[in-house]
Amino acid sequence: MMDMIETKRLRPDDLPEQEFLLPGNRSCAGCSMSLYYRMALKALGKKTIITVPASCLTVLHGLYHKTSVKMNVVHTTFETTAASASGIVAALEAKGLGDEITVCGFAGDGGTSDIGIQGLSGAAERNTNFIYACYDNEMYSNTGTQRSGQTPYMAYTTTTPHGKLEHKKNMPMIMHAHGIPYIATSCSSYPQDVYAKFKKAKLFTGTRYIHTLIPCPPGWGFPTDQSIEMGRLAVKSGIFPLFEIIDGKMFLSPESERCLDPSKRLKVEEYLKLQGRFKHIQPEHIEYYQEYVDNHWNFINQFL
Ligand SMILES: Cc1ncc(C[n+]2csc(CCOP(=O)(O)OP(=O)(O)O)c2C)c(N)n1
Ligand code: SF4
Repeated sequence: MMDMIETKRLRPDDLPEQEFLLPGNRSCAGCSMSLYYRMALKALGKKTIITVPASCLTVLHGLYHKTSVKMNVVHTTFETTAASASGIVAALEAKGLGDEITVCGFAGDGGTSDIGIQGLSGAAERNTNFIYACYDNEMYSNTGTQRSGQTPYMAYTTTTPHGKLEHKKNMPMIMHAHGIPYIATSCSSYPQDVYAKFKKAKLFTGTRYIHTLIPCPPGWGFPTDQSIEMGRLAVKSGIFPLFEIIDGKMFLSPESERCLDPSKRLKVEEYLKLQGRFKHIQPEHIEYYQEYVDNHWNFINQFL
C-alpha cells in the first residue's frame, strides 16, 4: 500500500551524501529555496531530467558557463514548464527510456498557478508521466515581488501596495480535481519531509504534484536567519497544512496533525506580526484571517 510508505522519522544521516546542488549559488542570503532544492535533488537522484522556467530558480542555477547544479537541466520559457516536461517525457518514451529516467518540472508559484496553469492542467488531464514541483514564495520574487495567485490575504507586494484582498489559490486541490495519483504539500523548514515526499512521488507513474512553501526574506520582510522559523510558524498556525493525497485519499503529515485541534493551532497573528509584508494589517484583518484559516481546517477535515 502506497500510503504505508514511511515519510516520517528520517534523520539527517538517513539522507544520501551525494550532492547535486553545489555550495555557493546566486540566491539571496537566507533563501530557503536552496535547502528545498538540495533535498529534492537528493531524492530525485542522478537519473533525472529537470526543466525550469524563468524564476528565482533560474538565478540559482547561474549564468552560462557556470552553474551550481550538477543535473541535466532544460531552461524553458515562463509558461511552459509542464509543456516542456511533457515533451521530454515523449522523447524519452520514443527512445524506450520512459521508465528509466525521472522527469521533473520545478516552477515558482507565478509560473505554476498563474501563467503555467494551462499546460499543467492539460498534462495532468493526460496523466503525463512526470513530477511537477511548485516552490511557493508567494509572489513573483525574481522580478521584484509582484502579486501572484499564491500571495496570501493582505500581503504587501509592489502590485498590492495596500495588501492583497484575495486568498491563495488552492493549487493542491485544483490538482486533486484532475484525479492524479500523488499530491503533496511540504515546506522547506522540514527538509527531511521534503526529501521523503519527492522520494515517494518517484514511486508513482503519471502526473505527480508537490507544492512547497519557501519563505523568502526580502520578499516577506524578515531577517535572513529566520527562514526556518517562518516556515514552521506557517505550518504550526495551520496557515500552510502539510498533507499527501494518494490515489484520491488525503493523509495529514505528522507536522500538521496538531492543527486538527483548534486549541493547538498557533494564532495566525504570531506568524503575521513577524513579517514586514503584513505590517499595515489591522485587527479586523487578523480576525478575518483567523476565521478563514479555521474554516479551511473544517474544509480539510471533510477529506480525512
Ligand atoms: C511571458 C513572460 N512574462 C514575464 C516574464 C518575466 N518574468 C521572469 S521571472 C518572473 C517571475 C517569476 O515568478 P515565480 O514564477 O513566482 O517565480 P519566482 O521568481 O518567485 O521564483 C517574471 C514575471 C517572462 N520571463 N516571460
Ligand atoms: S527573492 Fe526570495 S525566493 Fe528569490 S532568491 Fe531571493 S530569497 Fe530566494
